[in-house]
Amino acid sequence: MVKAWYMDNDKTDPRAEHQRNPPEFISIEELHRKTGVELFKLDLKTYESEGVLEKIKKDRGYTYEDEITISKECLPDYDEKLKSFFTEHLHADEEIRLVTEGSGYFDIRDGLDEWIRIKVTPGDLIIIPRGSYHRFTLDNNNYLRARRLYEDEPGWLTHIRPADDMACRKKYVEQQKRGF
Ligand code: KMT
Ligand code: NI
Repeated sequence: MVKAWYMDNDKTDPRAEHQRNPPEFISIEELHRKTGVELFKLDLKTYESEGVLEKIKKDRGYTYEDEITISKECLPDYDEKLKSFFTEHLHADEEIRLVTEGSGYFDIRDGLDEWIRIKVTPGDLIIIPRGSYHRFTLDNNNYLRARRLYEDEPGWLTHIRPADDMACRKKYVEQQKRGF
């Protein structure tokens, strides 16, 4: 079960959990209603032989993919990349990640601009909607490996907040008001 919670306002060490006191967890259904995030749990032992990912790719039109390993040893420009992952941003395309090893946090804003933190672990397929302000950090394990899916070749640009005039942002804000 993916865990998601509202973050505290402590700006130190992004890789800590940043639970509120007392903790304010939110369910996956509520997370979807508030942010449009979609989550699937895949069994990493069987998903390839059973064609689970292939079906999702086909159904949703994801035609391209690559893989990222986020660790100091494997990722070129590690510090710089992590800094940009953690800078609040949006994309005009969905951000789709299947975590295969390690763990980390995706943070996304709710409609009142509060941060919700989503912990991802192996088998989690997360879809961050186009136009949503979000960011990513490793946790204290300092390691994550993921398959990245795209609707097309990753022509895939990051727009740092503010990007409120973009069409995808305006559409997202409307959907968020309606509860997706
Ligand atoms: C991005 O573009 O922000 C990312 O790819 C985050 C890391 S992938 C788990
Ligand atoms: Ni992103």
